[in-house]
Amino acid sequence: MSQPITLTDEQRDFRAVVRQFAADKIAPLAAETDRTGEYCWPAFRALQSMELTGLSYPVEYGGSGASLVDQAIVTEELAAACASTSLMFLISKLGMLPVLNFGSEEIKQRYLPRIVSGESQASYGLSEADAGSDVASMTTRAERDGDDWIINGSKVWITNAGISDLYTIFARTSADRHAGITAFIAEADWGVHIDKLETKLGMKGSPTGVIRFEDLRVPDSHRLGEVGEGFKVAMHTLDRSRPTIGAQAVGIAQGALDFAIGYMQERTTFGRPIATNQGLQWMAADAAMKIEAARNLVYKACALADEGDPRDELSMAGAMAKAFASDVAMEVTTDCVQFLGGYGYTNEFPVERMMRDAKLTQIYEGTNQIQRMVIAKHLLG
Ligand code: COS
Repeated sequence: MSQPITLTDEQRDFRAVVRQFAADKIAPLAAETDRTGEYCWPAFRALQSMELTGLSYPVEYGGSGASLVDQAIVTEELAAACASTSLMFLISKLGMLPVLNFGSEEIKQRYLPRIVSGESQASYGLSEADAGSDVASMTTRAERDGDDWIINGSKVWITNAGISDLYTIFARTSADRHAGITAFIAEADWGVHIDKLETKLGMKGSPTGVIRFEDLRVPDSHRLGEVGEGFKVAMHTLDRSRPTIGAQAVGIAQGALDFAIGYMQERTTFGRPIATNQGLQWMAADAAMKIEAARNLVYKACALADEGDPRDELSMAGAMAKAFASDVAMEVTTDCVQFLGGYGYTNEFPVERMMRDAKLTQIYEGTNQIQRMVIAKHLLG
């Protein structure tokens, strides 16, 4: 594996700016967003006004050309304030990675500037009701019709469904399990129907839905990669996105621990702050250790992606970062609820929201059991 990475002074300064922005503009909206379960447009507009929607896109499409490490820094700071907002920051990048890495120049010119400005948002249409972990079992199909493809089928667990106007869609173009899948990019108003929005445990400010295509006509120019290359496009994309889910998990955990530490220093029982209890001190120390270890795995995986993955390590490093960080987030946020006692269990304090939000990071972009399969495959073949 590559060397551990240290942030540059510029990255530390950037982190401080984003931390202040998140505290001022995002954190105040978090509780209400969680309570109403509505997409928080003021938070999205704030990201836009800070030019964060274009952060990690190449300068030739109007973006800032920032690295994946930079993207992780922003994700962590946003997630510490509001996990749903960090997801609205991440989701279009997931949807656009296949365009960036496999789209034609014409397609990049057409869509990336819209994403950078925040005029458009994108979703990732991979999972199906019977093909979640087992991607290659998908049944959504695309059939060639002259210069177009006609897509029929449905996708589930689609983050940002109904908000996004662009959808990356993976569809079966032949019966070959892996080599029979092809990727496309489609615009919502060509016929992407929203069938259902889920009611979820957490991450409530980010809509998750079922989308359906009935004879959705997509020009061949909107194919991403070669015919039959879609499974690899999907995996290549997830390899470059999972580290940022790790960053989100680190942010949620850090946000909860920071809040709990403040609380423990204020809250007195038996005539002294509860922070003076060694039992709680050791739990807090364990939490801080685990968060730091997770953060380092995340930075390392992001740095590998930025280097272009020269030694074919990213798949495993990304899986490690995502699984470890999200397990840490679940553990730490659960402990933070415990630190606050009964108050931690109420929505007057943010830690119960963070605990509910953390749960999703163990599930999406591949369950942590799938991440362990990916790691084991790299270890054992
Ligand atoms: N990058 C490029 N190619 C990859 C790859 C990767 N990360 N992982 C696998 N491949 C290739 C393999 O090399 C193999 O290629 P050949 O057929 O040329 O040999 C092909 O893809 C099939 O690989 P494999 O046999 O490992 O595929 P499986 O069907 O066993 O699936 C897992 C592997 C389980 C890892 C995959 O389906 C997966 O990641 N599932 C979870 C999906 C997920 O994260 N869903 C969340 C949706 S987005 S919110």
